[in-house]
Amino acid sequence: MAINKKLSRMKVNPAYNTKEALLALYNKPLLELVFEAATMHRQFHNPREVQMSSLLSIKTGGCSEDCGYCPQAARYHTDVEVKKMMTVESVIEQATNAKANGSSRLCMGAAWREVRDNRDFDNVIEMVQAVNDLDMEVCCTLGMMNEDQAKRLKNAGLFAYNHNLDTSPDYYGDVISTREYEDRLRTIDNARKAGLTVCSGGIIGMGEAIEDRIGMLMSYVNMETPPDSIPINALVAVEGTPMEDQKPIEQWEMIRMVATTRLAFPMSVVRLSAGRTKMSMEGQALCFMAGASSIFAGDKLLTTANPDFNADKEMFDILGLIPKQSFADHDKPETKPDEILIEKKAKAEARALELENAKRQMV
Ligand code: SAM
Ligand code: DTB
Ligand code: SF4
Repeated sequence: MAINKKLSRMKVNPAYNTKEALLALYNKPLLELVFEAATMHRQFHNPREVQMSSLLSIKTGGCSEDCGYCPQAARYHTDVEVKKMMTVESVIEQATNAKANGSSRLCMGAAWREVRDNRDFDNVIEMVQAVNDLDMEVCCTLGMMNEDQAKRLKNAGLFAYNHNLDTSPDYYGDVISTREYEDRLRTIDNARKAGLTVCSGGIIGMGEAIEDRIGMLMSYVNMETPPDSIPINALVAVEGTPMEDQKPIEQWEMIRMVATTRLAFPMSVVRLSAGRTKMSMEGQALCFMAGASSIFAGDKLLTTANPDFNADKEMFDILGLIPKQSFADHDKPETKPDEILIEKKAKAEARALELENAKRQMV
C-alpha cells in the first residue's frame, strides 16, 4: 500500500483536523470507520504488535483533588485505602514481574495534585533510574509538574509522562473543579520541553456528549505536536465517586473512539486503556483492528480490576497478536546522575561520619 507522502510527515491528519470532519468521521457507519482506521494503522504501525504496559500505583489514595471519576480522591468515600509511598525495592520487584509476564513498559502513578520537590520525588527519581535499568520504557503520572521537575525525570531515564486532558474544555468543569484545563496543558508542555514523550488522552462514559469526545481530540489537534501516545479509557464507575451511577458505555463507542483517534493522529500510539473487564474479546479485537496497539496488562490498573496476564495471553494467541518490545520506535533514554540525590547522599554520609567521630571521642 502506497504511503501518502504528505501524511508521513504529519502527525495530525489534515483530512480530520476540524471539529466537523472529526464528528462526521466518528459517526460513519461502524465497519466503514473500522476499515478506514485499519487501513491507516497499517501505514504506520505493525498491525500484529500490541504493547503490554503495566500500571503501578506507587502512592495510593488520599488525593486533594476532586476529579469526579477518581476513587483516589480523599473527599469521596470509596474502598481505596490510603497507602504510604512504595519503596524502590518493591517497585523493582513488581517491575521485574511485569517484565517476566511480557510487559515492556511500566507506568507509575501517584495520587498527587502535583509533584513537590521533596523526599517522595527523590524516591521517584530512584524508581525511574531502576526501572530504566531493567530495559523497560518508564512512564510516570504524578499530576502537575514544572519544567525543572520534568527535566529531572528526563535525566533519570524517564521515557514518557502521562497527563490526560480527560475530556473537552467545555465539559472539563463538570468533572474537575480544583484545577484548570490550562494547568493540564502547561504540564504537557513542560514534559515536551524537557524532551519526554507525551502520553495524554481521556475517558469516555462520564456523561459527556459525543461533541466533548471530539472536543478533546481537537485539543490535541491544536497542539504544536500531538501526544506520542493517546490512552482511551472507559470510565470505571467506582462506588463512592460522583460518577458511581454512570451507565457503562457500549463497546461500539470505544471502537468508534479508538478508530477516530487513530485516523486523526496516524503516528501516535492509541492505547486501549481502562474498561477492558467490561469488553468481550471480540470487542477488543475490533479495537485492535481499528488501530489500538497497546493495553494495560496485569490484574490491576491503579486501584481497579483489569484482565489478568493469562487472560490476555490467551487473547493474544487467539488473535495472533505479538507483544511489542520496548524502545521499538525511540531510543532508550540514558540515565544520568542526579545532582540533587548525589548532594543529599553526600550530606547524609558526612553527617553519619560526624556522628561516628563524636561517638569515638566520647569513648
Ligand atoms: N494524579 C495524577 C493525575 O491526575 O494526573 C495521576 C494519576 S490519575 C489516576 C491518572 C489518570 O487515570 C486520570 O487522568 C484519568 O484519566 C485516569 N482515571 C482515573 N480514574 C479513572 C476511572 N475511574 N476510570 C477511568 N480512568 C480513570
Ligand atoms: C490512563 O490513561 N489510564 C491509566 C493510566 N493512564 C494512568 C489509569 C487508569 C485508572 C483507572 C482507575 C483505577 O484503577 O484507579
Ligand atoms: Fe488525584 Fe489524579 Fe485522582 Fe485527580 S485523578 S483525584 S489528581 S489521583
